[in-house]
Amino acid sequence: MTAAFMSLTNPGKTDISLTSATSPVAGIMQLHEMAMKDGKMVMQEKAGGVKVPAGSHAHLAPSRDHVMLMGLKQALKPGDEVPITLRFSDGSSHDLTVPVKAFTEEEEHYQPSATPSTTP
Ligand SMILES: [Cu+2]
Repeated sequence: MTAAFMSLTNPGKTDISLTSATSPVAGIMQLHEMAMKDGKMVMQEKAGGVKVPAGSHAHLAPSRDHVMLMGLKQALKPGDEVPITLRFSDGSSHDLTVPVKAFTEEEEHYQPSATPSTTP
């Protein structure tokens, strides 16, 4: 599985939403959220996109909202850089390049855990 994480800042005075993302390396990209289903965390498409409140930010992070890359057209390896275009509800778009990292914590995010996770 390949997911992209980032922080989005909205310096404006109106709420906007991240509504879609595209990348030349992925056939399909979806905005996902984590939801509890039958005691397990599962990913599902986030209806309405990822809201970025006015004057605040949204964090896309492991076990939270994220951008899912599917139908990869090439193998991604750590050190690669992936261009991504984000589109927002106000019609704006933003190009960024994200570095590829190996993600080894994946499994635990699909298990219920009694210990609060710490964020660095
Ligand atoms: Cu996902």
